[in-house]
Amino acid sequence: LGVGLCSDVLTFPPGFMFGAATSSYQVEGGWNASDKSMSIWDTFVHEHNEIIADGSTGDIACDSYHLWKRDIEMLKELGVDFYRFSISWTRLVPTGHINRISEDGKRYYNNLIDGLLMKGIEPAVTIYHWDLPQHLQDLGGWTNPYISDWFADYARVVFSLFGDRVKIWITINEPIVICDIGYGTNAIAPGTVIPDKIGTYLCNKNLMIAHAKAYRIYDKEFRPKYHGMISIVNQLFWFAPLSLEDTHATNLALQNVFGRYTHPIFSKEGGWPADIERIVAINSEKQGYYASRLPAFTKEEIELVRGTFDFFGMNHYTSRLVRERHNGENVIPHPLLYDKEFNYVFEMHPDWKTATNGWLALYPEGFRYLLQYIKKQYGDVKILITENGYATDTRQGLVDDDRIEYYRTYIEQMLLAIKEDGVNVIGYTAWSLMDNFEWMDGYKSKFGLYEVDFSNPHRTRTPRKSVKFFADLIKNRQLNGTDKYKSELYSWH
Ligand code: GBH
Repeated sequence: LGVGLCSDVLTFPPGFMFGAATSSYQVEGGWNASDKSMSIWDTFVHEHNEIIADGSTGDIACDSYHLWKRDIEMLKELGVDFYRFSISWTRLVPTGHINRISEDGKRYYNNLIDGLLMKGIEPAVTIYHWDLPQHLQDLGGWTNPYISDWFADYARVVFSLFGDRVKIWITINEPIVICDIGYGTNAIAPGTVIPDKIGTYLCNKNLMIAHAKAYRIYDKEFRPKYHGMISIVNQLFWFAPLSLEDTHATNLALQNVFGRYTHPIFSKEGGWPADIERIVAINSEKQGYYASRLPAFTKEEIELVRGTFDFFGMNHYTSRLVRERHNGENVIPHPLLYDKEFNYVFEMHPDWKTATNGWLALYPEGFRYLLQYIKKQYGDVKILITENGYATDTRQGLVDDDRIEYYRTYIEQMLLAIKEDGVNVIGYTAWSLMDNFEWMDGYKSKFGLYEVDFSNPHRTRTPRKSVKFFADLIKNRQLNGTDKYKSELYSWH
């Protein structure tokens, strides 16, 4: 694929936007500053420290709570068009309910937003990136149907405070991680394992409604005066069948991992993906449940959720091969390894190199297939890539050739999807602006364009070689000089 590209193929379309991303819990620190309350991540790292690879917490993280001015300088150095960050619910709305807004939280996000705009950088704001108020988790969190109102109220506060200056909105980051991992495994907060996916499916439905209510509020009350765009961000690994016999398993995997969170919003008919709805209903009946564990949508709810997007937000990192589980084969169920409900197993191709964090296998072509798939499923929707990036570990310092090679090859595939396949990608976001608290990997996985020294009380940030790569890419608006950035570590062709 890399052979014979003419130079125009490598030029970005006019108006294409570049950004870099972080999220509140991963960078802010200031976990108990002022009147901020506990989020489920504050609780999780303090009570289940053993789950975090290096026993660390996000108590201080990158200390962006104090160092946001430096963050803006870095974004300026990169030359990005926008900065994607998230708002900490517990910093802005400490009780979780909107009876009280924090002055400190308001001040912090106003400073950040105004600081960005002063440098000509657009804020792209995620309203929820996994740090639920502990108060709300104590009431069942995403499994309590009232969450959709709590979230919608919080979203309205955010729109009214910042909507005059923020034009790109993301309601919720990666529902699959929130519901399937958060309420199905103990790997991430809240780490409540509820058998038979009862919690996962309740969360799935409530989250769809929560997103939809926030979207409708923006659409009705704020869009007329502020003219922004708003959507949800989903995460998808590309799935390819291991063999020809595995196309059915692959299709189920796509519907389960992706469709359960996209079909209700982006499809013409709305509601759950049909195969998923049918299979869970059959399984539930066999297990003696009186109704499907996947809660049904009413007609009104289908209409409420359907069409609540202005673009398709997508995070993409890696790919998997899918196969059916062999008869009698013993595999441990895990949302990203084996699904008992649908009887498929994920594998990695033996030729794929992986990053040191283990799960991030390199298969850039998967990015292009995925973009083609979205177009096939949901038509000519605008796609905003809200995360893509690569992890190194502590041994790799500032000369991050393998990260550059990841970015170069993945961006090349994205450009092919745009130019050759006519996929409507409007922007691309690098994850991450800087090293940060990488959830259960603690500070061991380093996704940053900027290195952060976590042993230094000043959390010094230093540009890696990839900063130069990105700054050039953004300035030139084309993927050129590839030889200069060619790494000896990997070759695809
Ligand atoms: C994104 O999640 C997040 O939005 C972001 O906060 C995070 O820092 C970034 O990616 C990098 O990880 O069970 O072996 O598959 C990406 C999706 C889902 C990838 C959970 C890692 C756990 C490892 N993630 N998965 S595994």
